[in-house]
Amino acid sequence: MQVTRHGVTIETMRGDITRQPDCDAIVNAANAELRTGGGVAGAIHRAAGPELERECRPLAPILPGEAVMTAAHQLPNKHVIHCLGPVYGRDKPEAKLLSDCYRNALRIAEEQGLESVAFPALSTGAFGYPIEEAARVAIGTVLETAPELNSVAVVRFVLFGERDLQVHDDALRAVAES
Ligand code: AR6
Repeated sequence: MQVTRHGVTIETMRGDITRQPDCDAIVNAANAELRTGGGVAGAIHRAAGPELERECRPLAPILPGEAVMTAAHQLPNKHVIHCLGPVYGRDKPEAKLLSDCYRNALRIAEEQGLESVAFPALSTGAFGYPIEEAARVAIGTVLETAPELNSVAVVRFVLFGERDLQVHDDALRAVAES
């Protein structure tokens, strides 16, 4: 599904975040230490190769809501933007911290003059954020930020499962119809 607002196309698709060769940057659902891990972080570090963890080391630790950028190494993108999402029920207020992740990642992409950024559903795996709430925050934040974006023209949400895709489509549809 695609919706364009303020010149920014927001799109949702099912897929693997490490396989988005047409995006300038992909976003990592990182841990504070910016090390490899499970889920998205594991997949990104495996695909990027060990140089990514080496580049990350001096940038860590990061706090919930923060984002930092590295090269993409063996991934087919220019950059990886690493975000630490909130652990649901622990890092509060969750919605603000999750929103900060999306806003900070887009700010960095904009500063670098990137055109396209692909996000996974930050915090919705190991960090336990309910997917419906997270989708509303994620899509709401991208829409709020859209008027400030000049170089970023495509923001893609890459969802692993069919249900996660449907939830994001519903959130995007709700906004598109409002
Ligand atoms: N492509 C797209 N989405 C994916 C992929 C993939 N390859 N793999 C998983 N997902 P998570 P978090 C989905 O746990 O909740 C790590 O161990 C997944 O189904 O990766 O922010 C780190 O080291 C879920 O919907 O991120 C951190 O410690 C979403 O991506 C911690 O987990 C996010 O799941 C971060 O937890």
